[in-house]
Amino acid sequence: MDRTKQISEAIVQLKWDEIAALTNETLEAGIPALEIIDRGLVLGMSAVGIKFRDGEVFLPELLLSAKTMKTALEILLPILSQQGTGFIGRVIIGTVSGDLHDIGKKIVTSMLQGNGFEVMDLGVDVDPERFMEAVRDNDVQILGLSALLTSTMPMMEATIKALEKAGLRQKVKVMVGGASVTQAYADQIGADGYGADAVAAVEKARALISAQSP
Ligand code: B1M
Repeated sequence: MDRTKQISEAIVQLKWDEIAALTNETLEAGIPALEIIDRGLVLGMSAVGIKFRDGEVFLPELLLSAKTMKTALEILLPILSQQGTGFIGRVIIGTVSGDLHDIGKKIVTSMLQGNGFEVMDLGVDVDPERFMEAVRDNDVQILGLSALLTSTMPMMEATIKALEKAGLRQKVKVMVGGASVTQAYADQIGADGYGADAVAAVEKARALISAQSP
């Protein structure tokens, strides 16, 4: 079986105790970390998400699949974050209020770090006030907001409004992303950028910084 397919199957079959060895073997076979994530882990996690939506698996399985994915990411994310390019800019990132999903945000963070960005990760369930304070108190160019639930996406707009209210909207470019977020939604809430995945997020962050440079 194709090695990335084996990784994806390991997520679906919840092989949390085998995933570390499998990930190391796949790296040793010369498959790049990002390919293992995109063609292995993310595909497996999407399949679990569909099974959950369709009532074929339940919360315990969802938690175990996340644990399996996180175990593999502990090996892979340090590789992504060490690609080493010159300093480009500073980013504050977090998952919005009410939302505990952080796997995708961590991948985006590592990719940004590996591509010249210093990233301050505020974690999950971050309310608009906390984002606003972090922007106010730090020298940053980009604020990144992640949301996976349709019910928490409105907190992105609430955060942008909090920045406006505090007179800080011009200080940072706001980039949004997460499974349910789209470019149309980003435009609707007045965000400056949208990233469909971690690679797109890095490209958008670079473009936002270039647009800011005199
Ligand atoms: Co949740 N969950 N979950 N879950 N979960 C989803 C999102 C869901 C779509 C599953 C489904 O029903 N098919 C569904 C949401 C439905 C909806 O809102 N429309 C759902 C639900 C309902 C829930 C709960 C409500 C379940 C419950 O309790 N009954 C609950 C909510 C908890 C909460 O947040 N308050 C819940 C809980 C959980 C777990 C804790 C068990 C676990 C999360 C563990 C963790 O993150 N620490 C979990 C998981 C694992 C998922 C799925 C299966 C996978 C998410 C994931 O990690 N994907 C998910 C189904 C799915 O998305 N297909 C699902 C892999 C990751 C690499 O992709 O996060 O999309 P993603 O990130 C990508 C891009 O989106 C983008 O780049 C990343 C890398 O490519 N990106 C950005 C992300 N952030 C970005 C920011 C950017 C730019 C790009 O700029 C700043």
